[in-house]
Formats: sequence, C-alpha cells, structure tokens
Amino acid sequence: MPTLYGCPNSRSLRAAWALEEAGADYDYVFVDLFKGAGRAADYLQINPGGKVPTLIVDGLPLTESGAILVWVAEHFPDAALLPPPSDAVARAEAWRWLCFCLTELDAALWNLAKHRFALPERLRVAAMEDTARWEFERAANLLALRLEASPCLAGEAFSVADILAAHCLAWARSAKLEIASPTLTDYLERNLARPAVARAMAREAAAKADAA
Ligand SMILES: N[C@@H](CCC(=O)N[C@@H](CS)C(=O)NCC(=O)O)C(=O)O
Repeated sequence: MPTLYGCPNSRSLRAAWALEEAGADYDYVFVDLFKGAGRAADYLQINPGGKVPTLIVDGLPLTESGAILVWVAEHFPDAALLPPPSDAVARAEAWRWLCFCLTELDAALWNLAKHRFALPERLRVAAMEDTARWEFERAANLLALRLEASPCLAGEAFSVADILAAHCLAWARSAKLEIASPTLTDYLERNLARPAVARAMAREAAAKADAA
C-alpha cells in the first residue's frame, strides 16, 4: 500500500486528492513542516529535500507532486485520471497543462511565497511581490482561455491536470491574489466541490490531529 507523507495546507493535498479520486488504499504520515519535521534526520532519509509530498511506492520515495499525480493516474487506470493513450489529442493536452501548471502557475505562486516568507529573510526581495503577481495573472489568463474552450484542461473529462490547476487557483485565492475571470472561479468551485477533495482534506486533518 502506498504511504503519503504530507502536511495540511501544502502541495500534499494534490497527492491526497488524486489518491482519493482513484479510490486507493494508502497510509498517511503527517510531517509537521511548521515544527521543522521536514528537516528531521529520519524524514531527510526518505526525502533529502525535506519537502512534502513524498509518496512511497514499492519502496521508492517518489517526490514531486506532478510525478505523484501521474503515478496515481497510471496505477489506477480505472479512475481515468489521464486520457487513454488511444486518445492522443486529449492525452497531449493533459501533459501540456500539467507542465503549464507546474512551470507557470505553481512557479509564480512559489515566487510569491518565497519572497513573502519561505526564503531566509536576508534573501527576500519585497519587489518580487509585483513580479510574481504579474506572472500569475499572465498564466491565469492563459488558463482561462483554455477553460473558455473546454470544461476541463484535457478536454471533456476531468484529469490530474485539473487537480494541479484547481490546487494552484485555491492557493492563489488563499494568498489573496485576485482571480478576475468568472470562468476560472466557476472552474475552481466546481472542482473543489468534488467529494474527493473533502475526503483528502479530512484525511490530512485527521492525520494531524492523531499526531497531536
Ligand atoms: N516541486 C515540489 C515542491 C514541494 C514543496 O515545496 N513543498 C513544500 C510544501 S507545499 C515544502 O515541503 N516545503 C518545506 C521546505 O521547503 O522546507 C512539488 O511539487 O512537490
């Protein structure tokens, strides 16, 4: 059974969401990032980067939320979290938007977070706030264009690309970035209303409560 190392209010929600969509059995281990557990020697043995999520699959500590989403989609094909190889166009769209979410949306949000609080104070540049906001807005506009043309990023059907995009939009909202496009706000609400999201959040919260 896979084991997910995660922490509420982090990118591990992406992994838990995908596992819940797939109906997977998995263990969840809470890593208290806010108390430095990511830097503890035992966790660094598992993930030398000290970050979450990490998914242990067949003894392999798989890091990177994008790779974890693809692993889940490929190991639970019945959940149809990626278009099948026979649908080459939809599959290419899924890959395209997965990459876009990681390199454009996530990158802009991470820039904002790094310069607000995540970097050591001496490395933070206040002016990066404007840069990151500009980068996010530009990426969000492109995402909106795609979603004006199709209900999901890969086409008609929900895929792991939508998990990444919706997670990034929810992150933007909690970082107090404006999401001006009604297409994007509708898309966000629709995806956050999926039962797998509530289950994933409950799983993360329960693991944290158990560890207290
Ligand atoms: N590129 C990685 C980023 C993972 C990441 O930065 N996770 C944050 C939480 S959202 C973390 O664990 N930060 C702890 C740290 O930087 O020490 C992914 O997508 O999985």
